[in-house]
Order: sequence, then C-alpha cells, then structure tokens
Amino acid sequence: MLDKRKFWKKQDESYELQDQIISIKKQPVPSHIAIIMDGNGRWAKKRALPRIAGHHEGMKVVRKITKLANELGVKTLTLYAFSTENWKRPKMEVDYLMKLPEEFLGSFLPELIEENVRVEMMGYRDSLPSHTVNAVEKAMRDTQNNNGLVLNFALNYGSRSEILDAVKSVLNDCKSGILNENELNEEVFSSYLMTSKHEDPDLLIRTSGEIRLSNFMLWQLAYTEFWFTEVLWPDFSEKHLIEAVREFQNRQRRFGGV
Ligand code: V07
Repeated sequence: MLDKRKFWKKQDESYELQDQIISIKKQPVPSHIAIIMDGNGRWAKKRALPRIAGHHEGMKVVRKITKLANELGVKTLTLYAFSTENWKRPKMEVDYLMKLPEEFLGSFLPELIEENVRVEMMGYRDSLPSHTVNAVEKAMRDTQNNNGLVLNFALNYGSRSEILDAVKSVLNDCKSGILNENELNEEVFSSYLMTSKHEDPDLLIRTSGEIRLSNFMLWQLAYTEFWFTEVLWPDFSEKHLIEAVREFQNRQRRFGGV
C-alpha cells in the first residue's frame, strides 16, 4: 500500500535538493572532485554485518553521488575504488570487491549512458582479474563518445608506483631522444602520469574520519582543497557532497577577497 506521508516526504526532499543544486550552481563548482570512499567495513561492523555488505552499500552511494556531481556540472569525478595495498585483505573480500565493477555496471551502465557520463579507469590493469578489466573496458567503450561527467575509477591504483613509472618512462624517452631533459617541466611530467588526460583535482573528499592520503594522487593534489568528514561512505549522501562543495566555494571566496 502507498504510504502517503512517506511519498510527500520524498517529494519534499527532492524539491529541497533541486533548490540546493540551483543555489550552488550560482558560484564556481569544483571542476574535478576526487573522493577516498572510506568506512565501508566499519559501517558493516556497526551493524554486525560482513564487510562485503558495507562495500555493497557503498556501491549504491557511488551511483547517487555520480548523478549529483553530473547535475552540478562537475567535469571529472575520480573515485578511489581499490588501492594497490588492498590486495592484503582477506581473499574472499578481495574476490568480492573484484566483482563490484561488474555488478555496478550491470545495474547502472544504461543510466550512465542515458546521463551522458563517460566511464574511465586509472590503475594497474595487469594484476586485475580479466572479468573485472573486461567489464570496465566494455563500459569505457560504450561511453567513449559521451561528453558529460567523466567518472574516473582508481582501480588497483597507487601513487608512488605511478610516479616511479613516470620517472622510468621519462628516462627512457630521454635515452631514445623523444624527450630532451631540458624540456622536462611540471606540465611535461604530468603528461606521464595516469591522470594525463585530466586536470588536477580542485577538491578532495575523504570519509570516515581518517586524515591522510593513503598513497592517493600525491602529485596531483599539490594545490587541492581537502574536505574531511566523520561520515562513513555508505552513509554519505547528496547533502554531504553539497556541504563539501559549499565549503569549497566559501574558501574560494575568502581567497578571492584578499
Ligand atoms: C567498489 C564500492 C564503493 C566503496 C568503496 C569500495 C567498494 C564501484 C566500483 C566500480 C569500479 C569500476 C567501474 C565501475 C564501478 C567499485 C570496487 C569497489 C573495486 F568501472 N564501486 N566499487 N569497484 N566499492
């Protein structure tokens, strides 16, 4: 049976969100937002659920936040889905995580295509299971002509390795004469990183109260605004992203004033 009170509450919340989107878009919105989606295991533990239940809930939040970021006019949303250190977790948890891209895309790829989102990934593909890479690469192909939000998943990503590999490529290109060492500057070096196609993030969000970078985009975050929250990723909602963007806009305004 339709619960009328619930229905109107949902309607009201949706109107309130639309109002907030309109108001936030009157000021510059961060063009690239990066998120460390932490606290899924803790969320599950608090409910006496297995850790994978937290990851599953976290996946649904990815969908909500992608949709809102796209509506706000964010150009790139980079999400830290799996780090090179995450292989140390129990095998059954890793196996489950490696199925999440397929599950996510199985449910949401049609909507992402509909919303003009382009899926991308950065990270070391070689050590990922082929079923995972195939699913992600199919999504990248299916969305390659979309020109809305770029949804960039960091999958098996680690920033120190990324930087070291960039250094090795630079050395190689110098040796073979493709690059003159006098031409090497920050911009050229950036083009050797996995993020070569993206601008540096304007805003970094990390959930669940941890105040560190955990080997995420060390070079790219040099000038980024950081926003930390105690909220666990599965509890993260539209209102939190809006709060983070508001705070970003207030900081910009204060700097602009001097
Ligand atoms: C993962 C859900 C979000 C919370 C953090 C960890 C668990 C979405 C993806 C994904 C990745 C690539 C892609 C489409 C979706 C994902 C992993 C973990 C490994 F093309 N969520 N999510 N991948 N979690």
